Amino acid sequence: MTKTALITGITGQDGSYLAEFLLEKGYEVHGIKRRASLFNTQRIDHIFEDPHVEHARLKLHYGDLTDSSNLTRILSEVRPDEVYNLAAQSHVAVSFESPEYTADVDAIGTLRLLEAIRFLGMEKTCKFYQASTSELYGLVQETPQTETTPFHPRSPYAVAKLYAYWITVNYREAYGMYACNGILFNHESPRRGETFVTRKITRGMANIAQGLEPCLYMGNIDALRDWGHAKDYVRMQWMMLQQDTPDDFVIATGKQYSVREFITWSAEELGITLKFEGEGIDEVAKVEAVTGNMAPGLKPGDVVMRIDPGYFRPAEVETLLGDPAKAKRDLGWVPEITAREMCSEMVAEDLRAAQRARILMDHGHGAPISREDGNR
Ligand code: NDP
Ligand code: GDR
Repeated sequence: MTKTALITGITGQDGSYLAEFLLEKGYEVHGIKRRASLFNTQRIDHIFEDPHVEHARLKLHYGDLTDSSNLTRILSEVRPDEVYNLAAQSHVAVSFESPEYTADVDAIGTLRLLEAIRFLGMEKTCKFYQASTSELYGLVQETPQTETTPFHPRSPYAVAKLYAYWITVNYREAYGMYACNGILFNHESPRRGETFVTRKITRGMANIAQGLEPCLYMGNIDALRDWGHAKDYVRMQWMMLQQDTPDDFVIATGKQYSVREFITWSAEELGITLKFEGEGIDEVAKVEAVTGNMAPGLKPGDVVMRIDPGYFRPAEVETLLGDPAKAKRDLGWVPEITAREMCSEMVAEDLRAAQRARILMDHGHGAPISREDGNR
């Protein structure tokens, strides 16, 4: 029998990969999208099915995690077998600027969904996945982090996600719901939002190589992260809901790199060798050598990265490293794509976009790259 899934956050990075994955598995997939003044479905346009076509298996509903009546109505119409709660104000730095909204969506939004499932009497038939995060560990208490490492959240985002984590556990314990937390470490892809650090770097370096931007301005490049590929991680989200009993799992690669290393890799992918000079807020990255023809806009000595303290966070998470042993042992999950391979894929996609933008600019078509500075 065809299974039905409801994905909140289907227009985001993970939502788009998960929707693809579930459609391939034969699911009917429903997604909640927000009303926006411009189209916001770019990540799922390739799998969109015209609703006028009979038996379309991808269906979108307008909605918002801040609106209980809307969530209840969608759930009662769709009656899903599985709910994947991926929607969130997901930017840590932005959560310091919009803490109350972040709490409303990320914490209370999760409660609204769980409560709607219960209110509709679906708590025994509908499985629930919560997008929990390594940000819960924040000021880390032990390394590597496992399912039993104590939490110490360091941002309004992480505190909101802490509530969401525990309310998911609570609905499992109180009402016998099949509800799971995936404690996912950072995962990226060419579909990553442009203001998260990896994508900011791959897009920025590709633009600099093509002479579209002069320099990348970064925050704390000493930060250490355990970066995986979103494709590997959505597979695990589904696996978590296919077990006999619900449980919480850390999803990570078990390998850690610095933001500085990710900048170095991205440059290398473009044939650029970098040299980091100076310390603290005076640190810069200069071009040492350029090989190949991917960076015609650059020459040795050019400064391509500077530090802008405006990107420092009021409280930083300096280091994260996950131990995915439980996911491997209980579910047989292992990540297939390394951080370096992912970086290569991201740079290749961003270089293609930059080359297209360069051609348009050379033919007098304005400045086709968007450079907003809201990426705290
Ligand atoms: P994205 O930021 O790419 O996507 C977030 C999604 O949530 C988008 O579809 C967005 O809609 C939607 N959304 C935001 N606010 C609301 C709202 N009020 N109501 C309904 N929908 C809303 O995030 P990712 O795909 O990277 O992450 C998915 C989830 O996993 C998030 O909850 C995130 O916090 C969590 N997570 C992510 C990790 C990562 O490294 N990627 C690691 C650990 C956890 P729109 O497109 O309109 O903006
Ligand atoms: P993070 O991801 O905060 O870990 O949250 P992000 O890519 O934003 O930052 C990673 C690290 O890089 C440092 N950094 C910068 N970050 C950004 N965005 N821009 C910069 O210019 C910059 N310079 C340095 C940050 O300070 C940080 O240490 C992501 C989100 O997807 C969350 O939703 C998710 O829960 C966690 O990953 C796990």
